[in-house]
Amino acid sequence: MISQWQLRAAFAARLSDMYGREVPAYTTLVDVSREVNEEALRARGADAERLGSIGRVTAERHGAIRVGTPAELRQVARIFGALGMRPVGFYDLRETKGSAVPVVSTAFRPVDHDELARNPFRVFTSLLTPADPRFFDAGLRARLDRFLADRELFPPELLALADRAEAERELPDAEAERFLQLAVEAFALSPEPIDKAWYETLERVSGVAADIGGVRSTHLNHLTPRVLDIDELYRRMTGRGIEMIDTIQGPPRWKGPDLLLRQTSFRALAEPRALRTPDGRVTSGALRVRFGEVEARGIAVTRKGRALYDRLLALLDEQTALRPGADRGELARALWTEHVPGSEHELAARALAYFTFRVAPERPRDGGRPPTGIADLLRDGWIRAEPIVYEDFLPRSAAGIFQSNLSGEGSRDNAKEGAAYDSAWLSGALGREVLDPYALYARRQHVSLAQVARELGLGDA
Ligand code: OOG
Ligand code: NI
Repeated sequence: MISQWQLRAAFAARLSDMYGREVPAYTTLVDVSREVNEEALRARGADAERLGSIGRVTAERHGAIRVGTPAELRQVARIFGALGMRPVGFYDLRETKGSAVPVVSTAFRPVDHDELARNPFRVFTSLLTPADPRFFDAGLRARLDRFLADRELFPPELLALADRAEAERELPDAEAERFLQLAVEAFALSPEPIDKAWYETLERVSGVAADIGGVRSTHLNHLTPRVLDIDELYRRMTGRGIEMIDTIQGPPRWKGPDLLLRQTSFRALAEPRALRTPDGRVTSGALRVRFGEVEARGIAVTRKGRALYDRLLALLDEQTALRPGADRGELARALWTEHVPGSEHELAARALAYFTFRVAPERPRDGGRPPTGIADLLRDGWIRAEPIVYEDFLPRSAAGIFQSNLSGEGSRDNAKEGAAYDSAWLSGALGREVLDPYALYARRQHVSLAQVARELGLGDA
């Protein structure tokens, strides 16, 4: 029998093999990531593993896919459900600053700590929003709906095996093998010729709309390894002649703790594709749809921590607009140094980030009563805090990542009112609850605090 987590780990590994065969620069990215991780481990020892064991980090990947309809999204949810992955978080990429992409998204991932530790594979999954009139007029929407209704992304055999794996939480060896084969195939690039005129019609609205609704299949559009020192990785990739986008997105490099998520990518490379022209001929063209990305993960922040991050980002935008010549990284570093606590201890005490707490073995044992608040318990050495790693995504960075395979700007009619989509709508479309990432982190922190309170004989800490 193959358990869910083994299926998940095998799926991530096979997807990685497939992507490496098809997108060679990805292999370079994985090689350089491994190199950088091994060096970080040698240089920093146990400290390098505070946010995940080296085993976890080396195998860690996230992918991204895009689908066209709620029905397709529900099928995706069944496939990932088989792998023990649930929808977490709602991202509206239509509204993000600096880009206009007609999708809303969630991420499928394991949610329990033990499952994350075994294999944290996650897939950022986007759903096209044809009902948003800023992007699609009624005629185009109707054509799109017809085109999407007529395609089949996942064979029934794959979905049946997925349902069985989800219900039984494992599959016999032969079925597991078949499931993995079909699942990897479903996310490979299809050789089927693309209707050139239709693809270009959608491309005028958005390259993402064309990538989703202009073809009769879906495909993985990037796969992302995790690295312990993303600045070093960026230098080495550039040194190997791979042209990266010009920044690392997310928080700046600074002297305080790593928070949230930092990501960078290389632009999609042109890949040969068969195109069908209006007169029925099949010609060979080239499309840029698959790219590579790498990320470094930091500590998960609370809503209060996230509000601070968003405020600093807004301030940074203002400052860079006022001083076009200035180095954005330097400005960001200065802002962070001024506003963000520089130690884990202080982040925990001010409830800006999530930690698990445990009673310190070397706590005072002079018979005195422990204080009651987290800040005092930490200060007086009664408890220790271990950071909880951020397992999710950042909409602003995601919007930047989408740009990695877009050539044109696309178009959006801002005079019109956008269609409303939110987390509840997405839950309805999925037929499964989209989980709140903050609630997941908070629960883990809370469970550890309850344990501390019991051990120290406190009421509720
Ligand atoms: C997804 C982009 C989002 C990330 O790491 O933020 C993403 C896409 O391009 O479909 O993967
Ligand atoms: Ni990504």
